[in-house]
Formats: sequence, C-alpha cells, structure tokens
Amino acid sequence: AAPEAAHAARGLVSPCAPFGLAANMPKDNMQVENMDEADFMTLGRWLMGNTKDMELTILMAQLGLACKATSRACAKAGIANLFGMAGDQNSSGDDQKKLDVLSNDIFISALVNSGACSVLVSEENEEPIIVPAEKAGRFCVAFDPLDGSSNIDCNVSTGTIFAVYEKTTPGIGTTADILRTGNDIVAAGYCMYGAATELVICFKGSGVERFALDPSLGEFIHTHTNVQFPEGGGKKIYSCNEGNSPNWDLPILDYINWCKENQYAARYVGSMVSDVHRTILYGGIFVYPADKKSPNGKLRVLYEGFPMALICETAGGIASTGMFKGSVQRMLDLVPTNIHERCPVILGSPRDVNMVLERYRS
Ligand code: P6P
Repeated sequence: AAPEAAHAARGLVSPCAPFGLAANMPKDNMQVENMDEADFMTLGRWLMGNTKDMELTILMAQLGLACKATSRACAKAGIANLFGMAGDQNSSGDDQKKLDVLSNDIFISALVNSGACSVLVSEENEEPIIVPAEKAGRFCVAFDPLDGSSNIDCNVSTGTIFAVYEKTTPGIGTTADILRTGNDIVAAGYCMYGAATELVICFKGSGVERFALDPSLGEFIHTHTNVQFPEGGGKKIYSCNEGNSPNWDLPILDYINWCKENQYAARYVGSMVSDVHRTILYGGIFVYPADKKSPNGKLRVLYEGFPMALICETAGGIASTGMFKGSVQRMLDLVPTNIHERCPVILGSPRDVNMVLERYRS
C-alpha cells in the first residue's frame, strides 16, 4: 500500500493499483509514472480494469493489434517495397497506396475475427462489410485505416481513426446500425504513426487515454490519463490548408486573418491525426471548413469527423461543422445518410472555436 499512497500523494495513478480501482483519479493530463519496472499498464490490462464489457474489451484489443501491425508495416515500408501505388482507387476515388490496402486488410481481418462486430465501414471500401452471422458481435466500427497516406512515401506521420457504435437492432447488421447520430458512439480513437506510435482512445462518458507503443515489448503502455486541452486554450496555433482560402466563407477568412494579426502560428501536417493530436495536446484550432468548391468540406463524417469530435469534446474542446447545410451545427449532432458522407470540421479549444462561432452568429 505504501507505493500507492506515495503515488496518490503525488497525484499519480500507480499501475500497481487494482484494476480500475486506482486510489485517486489523477488530475488532468497527469503522467502515469511506472515506478516499478516489473509492472506494465498495457492496453489490454487497462481495458480489463476499466471496461466491464468483455466483448468491447476484445474489440478494442483487436483494434490495438491492428494498429501495431499497421505501425510495423509503415516502419518497414521503405525496406519491404511498400511505398508507392497499389494501382487501384478507393471509395473516394483516391489512388490507393500499397499501405492503404495492407492496413485496410489488417483492420478488416482483426475486426471480422474479433467476433465482436456486425458491420464495418472503411474509407477504403465503397460498400459496408457485413460480418457473417457465425462471426458477428454487438458492435459496428467505422474506420480510416491509414488516414493521410499521401504523406507515407515522404515519411510524414499518418494515422488510423475509428469510431465504435453498439448495434441496437436484432439480426444481421445493416447500414442502419451505423448511419446514426454521433451521440450514439460508445468509443472512439486514433493511432498516430509518428516518431512514436501513440494510441488515443476514449469511451463515451469517460476520459481520453493515451498509450505509447513500446516496440521492444510489442505493447501499448498507458502514459496519460484523462487528457484535456490546455487551460485557457493553450498555444496560439491555427491549423488549416490555406491553399483553399480563396473559396472560404467570410467568417472563416475573417477568423484566420485575425489569427495572423494576433501572433498565432500556422501548423499544418496534412494528416488529420497529426493535426488533431497536436491541437489537443498543445491547444489552438484545426479547421477544414466547407467552401465554394466543396460545400460539404472534405473530411468524412463517420470515420474522421465523429471520432475526432467525441475525443475533442471529451478532452474539453468543441467540435463544430461551422455553417453547414444552412446552420451552424455541433458535429456529433449530425445524422449521416451515406456511409462516406463528408462534413466541415472546426475543432479545438473553446477559446478558439468560440471565436469562429461568434463570427458565424454575427
Ligand atoms: P488537404 C488526408 O488525405 C486527409 O483526409 C486528412 O488526414 C487531412 O486532414 C486532409 O485530408 C488534408 O487535406 O486537402 O489539405 O490535402
């Protein structure tokens, strides 16, 4: 008990604490310090200690496995001739890269064989994947297996994004089980394949949890609990593709110009996972708005907008569509009618997103 008391006194969650029964819930963003080299709070152990639902635990563990396998594929792409094009196009008409196809196959195999899924929606597949009855389970997963893959061949970070719904209808899964408001999402996450491979997950009504892959163990290790946006909005950073600015509406143009006049820094990777991860950890705002050329924006509702919106709101931020189909909407309130539907994305710290929303209101 002594080590735990010492940890608790310092506001740390000891990995030695009984599963899910940590003496003190840590304050925001507290580093989880593993004082004991013989003890590892792995993703699997964290899931078992914090989700009482074994099927959901299995599902999340399988997503973790697929993220590890994708991380390995990205890391060896140059050596294993995995750079370059696969010679086909995906549901969005984007040219598929070899790693797009491989990562998609990895996630589909992991999810279908988890026994926990009924319906899968992937950016790489035009049609939803209906899991055969003998392997079907309670959940539906929408995912982008390798978002930002155009950055792969120049070794810029990419990522996986996913959202999990619980199926509410009896019988074989259908798209109706996943074409639902973002408020029905039970879990969401992303994995960033960068200098480190980091997995960020959140369960609706709970906190945002950060894990880093230890390649020597092949395990995601819990590093931060209850991740929150920096107090007061954090660093003054705006993140957007300014190449689209000639087509933006006035409130967006006015806000970005205001940023430039108020000592904001521009940061844009071009991979949503990287730009959103930085925004949550450092502060600021990420904007991919609707514009004259793309009235629905570019990013996809089910496997980009919704998961990032749940994570962002759970971390104390705001996720809006900005002006979209005639009104300014909270992203998670959307109800998609098409599995590859797009929506504008304006997400980040309340300090920054509210400045955009005020411009729409005025
Ligand atoms: P643009 C990557 O292709 C992606 O889907 C997101 O990861 C990223 O935020 C966005 O598109 C980048 O789009 O038009 O700036 O290249």
